[in-house]
Amino acid sequence: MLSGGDMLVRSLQDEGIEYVFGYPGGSALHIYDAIFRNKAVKHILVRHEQAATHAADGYARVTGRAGVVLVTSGPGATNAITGIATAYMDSIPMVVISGQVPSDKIGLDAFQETDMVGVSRPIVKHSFLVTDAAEIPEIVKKAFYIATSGRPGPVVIDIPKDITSPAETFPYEYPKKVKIRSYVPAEKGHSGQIKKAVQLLLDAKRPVIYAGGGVIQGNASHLLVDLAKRLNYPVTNTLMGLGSFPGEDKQNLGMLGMHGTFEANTAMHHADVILAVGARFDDRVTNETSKFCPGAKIIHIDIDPASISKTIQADIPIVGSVQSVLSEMLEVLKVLKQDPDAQALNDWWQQISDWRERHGIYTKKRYETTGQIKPQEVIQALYEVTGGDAIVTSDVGQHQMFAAQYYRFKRPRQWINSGGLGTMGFGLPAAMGAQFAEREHPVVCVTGEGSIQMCIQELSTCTQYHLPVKIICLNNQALGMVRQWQDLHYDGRYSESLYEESLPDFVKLAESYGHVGMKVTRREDLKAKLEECFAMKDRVVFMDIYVDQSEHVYPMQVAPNGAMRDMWLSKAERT
Ligand SMILES: Cc1ncc(C[n+]2csc(CCOP(=O)(O)OP(=O)(O)O)c2C)c(N)n1
Ligand SMILES: [Mg+2]
Repeated sequence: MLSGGDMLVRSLQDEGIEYVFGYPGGSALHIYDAIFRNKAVKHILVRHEQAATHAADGYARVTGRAGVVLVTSGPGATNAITGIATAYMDSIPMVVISGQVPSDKIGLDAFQETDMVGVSRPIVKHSFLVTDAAEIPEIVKKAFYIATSGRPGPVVIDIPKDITSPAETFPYEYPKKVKIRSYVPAEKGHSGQIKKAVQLLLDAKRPVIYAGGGVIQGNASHLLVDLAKRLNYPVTNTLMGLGSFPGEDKQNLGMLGMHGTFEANTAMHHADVILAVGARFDDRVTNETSKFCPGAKIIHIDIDPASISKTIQADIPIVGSVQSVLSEMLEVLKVLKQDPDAQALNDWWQQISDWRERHGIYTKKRYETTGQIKPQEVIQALYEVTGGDAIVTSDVGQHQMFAAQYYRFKRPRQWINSGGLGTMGFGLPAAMGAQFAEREHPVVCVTGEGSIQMCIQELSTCTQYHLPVKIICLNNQALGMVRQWQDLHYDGRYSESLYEESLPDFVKLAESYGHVGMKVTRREDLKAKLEECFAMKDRVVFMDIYVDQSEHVYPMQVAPNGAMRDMWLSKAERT
């Protein structure tokens, strides 16, 4: 016999939850009292509810398991909204439990009342408003099932205070399984479609495999590698898909899209067959859809039927889990015993090598190493010092794109960033969540002096839980990505993208939280300081690295109305 609050926490325990990221308040106090009694589920107290969601999100991205958040009603719940939207846009499994005002006060503009189910509706996969305490175990089980199955996403459980009251108890049993009649996520793809897709791939003359975050979320990276190796086809990754195919592999064309490589975007444009795997053809990839890859037949594998032909019409749609569909494709390939057209493939690789030679960012250095430190060289030095093994989280802006381009991720779940929503403030709390999951490799947050200030208070959480994250702040003293667009589209009118002399002394700020701060302004010091930073394995180190404010991220697709291949390669060169 347990109270509603105790049942809730006990259900989390029985679901195998290690950590709950949260922040208490009135409507959640019965739950917090139950947290106090429970010894198995560890609660992590953040400093802002947005950070709770990002930390749970970072944890989920590293482990593949659902992140869990607990907040109070009203402002606690609304502060969590940005993080819920962030998880929703990137299909990250998360369960958010929000306290609510007592049932008999709902709708009366009660103190700290917000209609959380209503407010979060467009950015959740599903939500529950609990009306009967006896249903808590089943609701929790369903919430985790929905959050983690099919196309993952956030689920909200809103619980009025009276439902968690210790005054009443109920027989407790955690269900072993759930079945939801109206929800049947896809698993196996259509075998006929899979055979057709394999045949189309084998007959291709200029194939490209375009792999997205779904490959990582679907734990299918090894199968992607098997398929690409079996065929010797080029692979390009979306921002979310980085790490699903080894970064330095010669078949890897690098990232595609807005800041994709010349070879990736140009190969896509000229492809005759594109195999899209767990990717959704979003506007940061396709550029102008009417000009997208004019000669390509498209095979689209996705677990979410709503993603297929949403922006780009698929010729062979396959709805199913990436793991199951890729396995079956490999089986079909074994049986067929046909190989791709060797001559055509050879010519295609020749062409790609030529593109790489001409404008690749990995074949030639695309930035100058004179004057101030360049952001690109910071990421390259970071890559060297960490042996390419760190878990890297990022915020949003130029630093994010430089990290995506120059830290050549080796494995899935190594690159943690807000791709879909583009949430500044994500990096540090996501690194905290990652650090709870990750003991083996260092966790690094690559950030900008703008973004880091959006959740800077979490330096205190790092102190409390001894989370030795390393913060690499590419300090260009500007909202760099905004400034870049103002250079390109607004004749350099820097409307509200510069902050005069108002930036804090980050070294002192880090120190005030008990951490180590380092300021780097000279190229000669960069490598040694980074080494010093990573030698301090059990400390938070905030590296404030001053970089050239005038640097732009290139390549950059020409928008609007550009095709994949229409790019600026530098301030002066265009394709
Ligand atoms: C919460 C939020 N507000 C605004 C933006 C729009 N935005 C995108 S990048 C950027 C500048 C980021 O500056 P900084 O963190 O210093 O990174 P930099 O581009 O300078 O590397 C802004 C304001 C955003 N992505 N997220
Ligand atoms: Mg900046």
